[in-house]
Amino acid sequence: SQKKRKGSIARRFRENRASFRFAAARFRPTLGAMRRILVTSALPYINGHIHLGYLVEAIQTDIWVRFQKLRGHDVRYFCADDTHGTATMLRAKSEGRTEAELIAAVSADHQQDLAGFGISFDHFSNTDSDASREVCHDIWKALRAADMIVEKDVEQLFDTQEGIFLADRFVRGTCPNCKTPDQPGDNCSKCDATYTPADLIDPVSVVSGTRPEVRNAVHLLVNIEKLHAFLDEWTQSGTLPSESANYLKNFFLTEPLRDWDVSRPAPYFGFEIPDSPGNYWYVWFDAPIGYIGSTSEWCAANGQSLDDWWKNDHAEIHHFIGKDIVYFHTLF
Ligand code: B3M
Ligand code: ZN
Repeated sequence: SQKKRKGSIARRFRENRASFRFAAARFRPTLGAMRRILVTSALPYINGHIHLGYLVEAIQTDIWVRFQKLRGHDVRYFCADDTHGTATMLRAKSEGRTEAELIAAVSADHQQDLAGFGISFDHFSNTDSDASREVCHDIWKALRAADMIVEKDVEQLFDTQEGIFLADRFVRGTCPNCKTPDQPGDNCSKCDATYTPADLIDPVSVVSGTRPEVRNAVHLLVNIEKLHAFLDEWTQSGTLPSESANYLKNFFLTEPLRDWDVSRPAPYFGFEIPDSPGNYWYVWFDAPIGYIGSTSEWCAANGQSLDDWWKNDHAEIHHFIGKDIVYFHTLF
């Protein structure tokens, strides 16, 4: 009977669509000028299924998008799969397929699941697209031109059996503070101490089970301290919800900001940095750029200009995200 009821609501909506539109149109004058609104949901990772937490976010976004569309505003909703990083590389390898094959298959599942919950994007792409690569190049060029990129030797644990540098979550070991065994590479679940994987006592690579060694490699970092005043001002300007603004005080109202590490040495699944062969953009550098890449693909297919959406003072951009990724989105 659930199904029957659902069907009848959908049918009634279809039959009455004209009057729904009419109702929306009647209210429009009281709402002021038509707004141009670009909306995004956080990009789901390609290395897992869509889970309930993600659906909660996507459904809320979708409701807000539908509401704004009904009000007659000029609204588009973009998303994409977040594809880069070591996890994708390792999974593709263990499944004996290319990263592109993995992305195609999982992205199809993601889109089917999201459509099954009635979430309707104007475009859904993935961060490994040509469009996204192009935007990465442009942003990188601008960062270089503004003299914001610095090079540094960075110590990371290296899995000698797999021949890869290990991200924090691929290392476990004994907490250097409270000595609890089998803790993750970035912070202790028992005493909450934060540290780097190289500080762990008896570190073990989660990938191969072997003991990794400390190696140095050149990394490229963004000198965000140069933007400190801007970040302080912008994050507290009323642009963000007050909860996010308060949360960010912990990060930005401190002196000085640490450089943001945005590269990883080969082998890494991602975009190679054009002026630094053998180095790849870190997944969190290009993930939010995927919002622009997705918009760009939609623009190309619909005769629209990307700048009218992303560089237009009269266009609004709304990111629906979880609180744990507020920091990365602020940097973006
Ligand atoms: N894939 C992680 C997350 O959902 C990440 C979001 C990217 S948004 C640009 O928490
Ligand atoms: Zn501890």
